[in-house]
Amino acid sequence: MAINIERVDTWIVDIPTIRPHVLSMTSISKQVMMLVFVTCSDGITGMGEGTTIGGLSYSDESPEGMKLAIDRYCEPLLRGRDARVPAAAMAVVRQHVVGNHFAKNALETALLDAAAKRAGLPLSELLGGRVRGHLPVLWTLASGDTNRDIDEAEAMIESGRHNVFKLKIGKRALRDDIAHVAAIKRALGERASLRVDVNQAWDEPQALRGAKMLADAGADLIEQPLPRGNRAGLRRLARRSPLPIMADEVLHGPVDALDIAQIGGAQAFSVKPAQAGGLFAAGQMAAIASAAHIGIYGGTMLEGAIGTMASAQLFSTFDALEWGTELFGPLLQSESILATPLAYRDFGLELPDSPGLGIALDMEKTRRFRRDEPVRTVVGPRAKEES
Ligand code: MUC
Ligand code: MG
Repeated sequence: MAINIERVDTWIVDIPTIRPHVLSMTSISKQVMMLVFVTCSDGITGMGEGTTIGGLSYSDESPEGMKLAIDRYCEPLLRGRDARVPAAAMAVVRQHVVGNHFAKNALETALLDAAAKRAGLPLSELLGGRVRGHLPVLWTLASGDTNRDIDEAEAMIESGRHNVFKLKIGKRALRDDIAHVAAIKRALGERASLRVDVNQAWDEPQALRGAKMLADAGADLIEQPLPRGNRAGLRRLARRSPLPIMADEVLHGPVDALDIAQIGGAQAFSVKPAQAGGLFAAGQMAAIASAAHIGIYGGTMLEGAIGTMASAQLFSTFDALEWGTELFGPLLQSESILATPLAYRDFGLELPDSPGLGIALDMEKTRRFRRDEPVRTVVGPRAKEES
């Protein structure tokens, strides 16, 4: 019996964060998620998520843009297609839709969630099978205040939730950023490991100086110090830095991963399904990293529970995960929209055994956070009149 894709629905959901989250390029106080629901003719619905950081501040897709891309362009391509073959459905989307990696990842996740539910298997089984049921998860200290960050880290260590921390730097002067890192390392000592994410904010001379100072301050790793366009700089820095360099924003899928591996531009990759354009593309990046002896890190776009669990299902299949994961996105949100919240314990995340993503939404709660207003596309003088 044929099983078809009957409809694709997209929702925008806004959830406040537990505190302001300060990055080099923006500060956020809410997370905006684009949720996608793929309903199949056998009654099974798969879920996916596309979430960005600060609208268009971090990446070239916004949740509103993803909704538009899926509603207007992807849904007509998918409706009526065989729901049992996600790879074939996604091949059609890729043939007609250029770029739009976050939207494609959300769709692929929903198709795979539905397929795994139909098979009665956890999604990880469709991706090759789990080699671990518990993923180490770090926490990002990014309140913008050193003492608040120290208190936050102390509470995390005490409660057994996290003992690896990533510090967001690059917004302040180099000297101030290093003082911030050094103060946190002094306070936490050997009880915690610290790394930094500069989110592209430095130029090459600053990065070289910063790398030396961060090594002295006791940090372990530097994530994406240079703008993503400066690949030659990344290569030079990866050779000269006393600390390993992790590539993040420069990696928009397997082609970038191969290039950075070939030029020796990083010692570690942050693997993000959304940035890669899907779970399979992210898996290919991990394969390239392994082949090139580059360490793997399970990255996040600060997704909520759906995106986080999709990434977790994939990362659980990775043989090597040298730098752990940062799948803490749902913990940054002030409310869970799940019927049963994710299980964070023992400095990590437990993977559920139930079919598909292994999670269920509390639909009433999700509806409460749903934003219903239409996407406005008015620009120029009329925009003024309408505001
Ligand atoms: C990034 O650049 O890695 C991950 C953690 C966090 O706070 O921001 C994200 C994005
Ligand atoms: Mg990063």
